[in-house]
Amino acid sequence: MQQKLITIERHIAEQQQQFPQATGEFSRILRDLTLALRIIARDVRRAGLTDLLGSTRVVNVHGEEVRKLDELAHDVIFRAMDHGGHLCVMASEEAEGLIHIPSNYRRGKYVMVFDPLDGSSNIDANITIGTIFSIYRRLDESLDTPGTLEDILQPGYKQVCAGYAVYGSSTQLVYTTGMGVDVFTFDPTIGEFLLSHPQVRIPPHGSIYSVNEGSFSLWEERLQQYVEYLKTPSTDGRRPYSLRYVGTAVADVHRTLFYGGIFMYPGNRKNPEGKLRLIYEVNPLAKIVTEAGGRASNGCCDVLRIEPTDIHQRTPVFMGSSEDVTELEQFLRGEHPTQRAHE
Ligand code: AHM
Ligand code: MG
Repeated sequence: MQQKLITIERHIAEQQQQFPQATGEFSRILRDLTLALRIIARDVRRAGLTDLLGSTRVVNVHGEEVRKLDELAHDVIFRAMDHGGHLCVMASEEAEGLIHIPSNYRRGKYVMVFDPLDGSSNIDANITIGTIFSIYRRLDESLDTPGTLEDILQPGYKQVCAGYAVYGSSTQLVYTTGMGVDVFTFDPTIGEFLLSHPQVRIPPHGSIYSVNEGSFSLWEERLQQYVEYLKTPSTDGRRPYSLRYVGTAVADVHRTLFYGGIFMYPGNRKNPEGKLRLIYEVNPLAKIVTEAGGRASNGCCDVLRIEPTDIHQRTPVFMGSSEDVTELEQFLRGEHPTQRAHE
């Protein structure tokens, strides 16, 4: 039997009906955001034809060159979200400080953080890129003053919504509001996101690992042992694992969501905190993976429990199938049976 046809607007409205006290404010945020994502998807698809590839020659707060599409995606999201009256403050990978709501617009009780274009280094080669977002309630919902840094620096478990768009062979939008993870596929002929994969569950274990293994020599020994273990054939046929690494976190996590396994961006001797940013990259992806039945750890603890201290702080991250992440943690503690055998 074919699945029912459900647009994202309809899905959001139906979810809202489950909360009789809901004002509809949150649904309108998602509606505004999906407009921004449709525009970014369109521009990504045509970037090679419209002088949208390449660098702006500006260096951002992370010391990285801003690509034209990074800037465009940041602006589109701001312009879609600043005037809705639902947000009180935003933060983005492409802005150093808080992004305030212009004073001529009403402010609301929600906070949004985003990475407008994830996987920037892949843009010019037409490799999958994405947009990541996350929404929180402001700390004191009775206020109508501008949102503050404290409103942004909330731990990931407080996200009321998290998601991403992946601009791959098709554009998909994945999001959760704490009621499972739903995947929508964009149909460009009708301009709509349609529910294509309701209530996705990540397999409890996988057979793929995903990491920039070029940094192997800079990793701590226990992580090296884990990756060597994944590559060593086992008698039960579960190993060796396959290696897949796109270098766009959204794409690597998206594959992990469907196929299982583990995605890692660890710390190393040069960058002890790794590369990925906690607030607008790791936490939204971690929320999706966790809601789908997987796990997201910084090596010892649940990343969603980290209390942030800076908008752009980084964290090591290991996320994916729960059994794989648990086994990795065992290795990092030096407690895996194969490590003990070698002591
Ligand atoms: P970006 O937000 O500037 O694109 O950087 C983040 C990206 C992630 O998508 C990806 O996981 C990582 O950088 C890849 O880094 P590396 O090239 O070090 O493997
Ligand atoms: Mg990014």
